[in-house]
Amino acid sequence: MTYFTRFTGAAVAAATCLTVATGAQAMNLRGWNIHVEEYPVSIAMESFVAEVSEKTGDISGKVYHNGVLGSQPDAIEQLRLGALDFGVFSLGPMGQVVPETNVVSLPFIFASVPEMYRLMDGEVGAAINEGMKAKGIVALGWYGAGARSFYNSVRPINTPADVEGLKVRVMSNDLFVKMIEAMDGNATPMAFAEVYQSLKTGVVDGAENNPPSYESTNHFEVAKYYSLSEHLIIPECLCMSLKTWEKMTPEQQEAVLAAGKASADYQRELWAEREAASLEIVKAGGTAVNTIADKAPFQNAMTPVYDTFLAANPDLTDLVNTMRGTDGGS
Ligand code: BDP
Repeated sequence: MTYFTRFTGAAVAAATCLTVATGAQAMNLRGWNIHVEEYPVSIAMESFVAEVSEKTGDISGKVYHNGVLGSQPDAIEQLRLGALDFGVFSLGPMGQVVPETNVVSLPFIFASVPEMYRLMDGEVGAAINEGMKAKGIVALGWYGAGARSFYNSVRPINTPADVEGLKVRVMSNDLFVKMIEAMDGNATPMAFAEVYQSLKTGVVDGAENNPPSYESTNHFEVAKYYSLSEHLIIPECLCMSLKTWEKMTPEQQEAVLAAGKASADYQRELWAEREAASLEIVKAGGTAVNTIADKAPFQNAMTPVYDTFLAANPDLTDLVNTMRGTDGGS
């Protein structure tokens, strides 16, 4: 170590102490999570909180699992207001608040999950992050949620015509209503917590989700046909309220960002394991899982969804084209 680096090191340490002494406040953060405790998202959120408190010393937090702090659309509003400090949100319902996030809710927009990660870790994620910040939300890391597929209690789905006439629950976002209507199904936006009972009582015939959510909610017990359409690959966001973020010192922000990134890496690993395990569980539970050999008819059926979306959001055309033009680097 030279004298110079030793000297600047000491100066930086002194400056940091000063900031901590004058600017940093101790904080106890409230975190929203919709999932059960042993879900990949939940485990990664706990690791985020542990790392933040270890690295900062003065920030602690608690994750409220199982959606006890409210439905997802409500929680997004609470986050913006600062009533919640952080949470993991699907970018699906986020679209009603942050228009830029809607690009990931376009059916079949990502060629694959690895492609989604690549784009979210690059320019697409950066553009979405900017849109979120303008609405009071800071993205700390992009989590994975695999691909969503249809399940229902009536019949296996192999072609778009099989969706015709089915009552399908969707997440709260007009895009998903249009997606089901494009196949002549009846879409019902509904809170996640209500889906099990609605499937059981026949209020809806089916829904769509990734294997871990289909399994962890026990939806597979009441909707036995799971058809791997993989029509939506929607990333999730470990997000912080901008209001909370702005109360932090630059040092605290840096620690929080690093912990967010680390928790995203961890969540992606956990996700891959859980996805395989969930598929095994639902099969053992009697679900009829079918793959769909030719997805082109589903993709073609989505043309009106894209047309309507781009007509209403011409400023997002470039972003959509970047995503569509990307095919895994080949
Ligand atoms: C799950 C997402 C969760 C959504 C849920 C849903 O992780 O954020 O609320 O789907 O369908 O996959 O509502």
